[in-house]
Amino acid sequence: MRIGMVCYPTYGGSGVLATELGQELARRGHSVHFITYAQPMRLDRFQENIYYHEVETPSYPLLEFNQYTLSLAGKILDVARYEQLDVVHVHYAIPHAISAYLAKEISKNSTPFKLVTTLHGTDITLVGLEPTFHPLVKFSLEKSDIVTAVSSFLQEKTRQSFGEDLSIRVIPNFVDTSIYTRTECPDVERRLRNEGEFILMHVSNFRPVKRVQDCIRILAEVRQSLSARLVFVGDGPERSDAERLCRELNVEEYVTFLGKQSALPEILSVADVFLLPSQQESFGLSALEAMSCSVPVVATSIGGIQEVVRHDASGYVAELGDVARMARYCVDLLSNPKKLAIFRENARKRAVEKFDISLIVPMYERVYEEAVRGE
Ligand code: GMT
Repeated sequence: MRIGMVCYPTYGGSGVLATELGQELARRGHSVHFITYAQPMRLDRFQENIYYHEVETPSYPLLEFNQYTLSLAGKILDVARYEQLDVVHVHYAIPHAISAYLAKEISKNSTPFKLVTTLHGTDITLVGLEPTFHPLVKFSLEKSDIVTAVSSFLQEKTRQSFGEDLSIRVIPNFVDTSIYTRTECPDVERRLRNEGEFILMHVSNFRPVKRVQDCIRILAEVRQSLSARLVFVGDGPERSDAERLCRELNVEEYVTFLGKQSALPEILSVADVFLLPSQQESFGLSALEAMSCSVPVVATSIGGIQEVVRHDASGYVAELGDVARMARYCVDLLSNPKKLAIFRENARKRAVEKFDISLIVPMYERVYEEAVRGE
């Protein structure tokens, strides 16, 4: 099949998922055309059947604001026409689903294609609720041939906010458990761990919903009981505030900010506990990647996290903002080697048995086939 893949190319779960999906579809023989404004972060090596089409936004003095929605529609139209796309699969509704709908309408009599929209999170729970965007998102969901959501939580939220009768399938996020697997990484160990320290880790784009400050507060509490270090991977708007809080709480020498990194499996392989104290999380792909590397997760009980992390088995969940409880869970795990070993094993097992790439990508293939058959 010829598939157009529209996503955000930056450091974020929806772009990561779309890129991994496109790469796996290409390995399975489909032609995959990424359409976005920059090269997707994880699309970093040559692969057969993968093409990248950059969306350019023309500038003109009158066009004070960037016209990305229109430029994207134009590019989708162009790629659909010249590459004879069967399906355009958009990740994150805003503005991708609107742009794709526009392109679909324009090309329907000459080069028709089917539109599949995958909802990821704040496109429904936050940004999509903005009064100006709400009717546009609702319309684009009604006009997509098939809509999928990454968790049952998000499916339910979408119906509550955009229409109880919307047809939405749940296709959970996935991880390649053969790549995300715990390996011995002596160099990373040497660089990150001091003698006798446990490592708490957090990976995100440092947006306010991630509550990275809670990770620092958890570390400060954990350090009352045992020697631990917090390793941050990623970057974003909350980083400076986070660095300030480390100094305020006198833990700056126990916190490492690595910034954006691509060697995630190696880095995750040295973690003892993964922290995800988010305020919103429709799924929590970073938690799944950690679990696949045998790292138990301590997280908040919000959104779709509990569809990924099993409380008291592959990690623990606590109320939003309950830093003391999350710290207690970390101490409990880290001071009990037998329990930690069991949780590690459970985390890996859950990732392999429920969320491996080989189980989930065929679900998307079936969705494309169904869309093309027009069922
Ligand atoms: O919805 C967002 O905030 C953006 C999106 C992203 O691009 O990072 O994140 C969402 O999609 C991920 C992949 O499906 C999920 O793992 C995240 O839980 C989800 N983020 C939120 O719901 C806040």
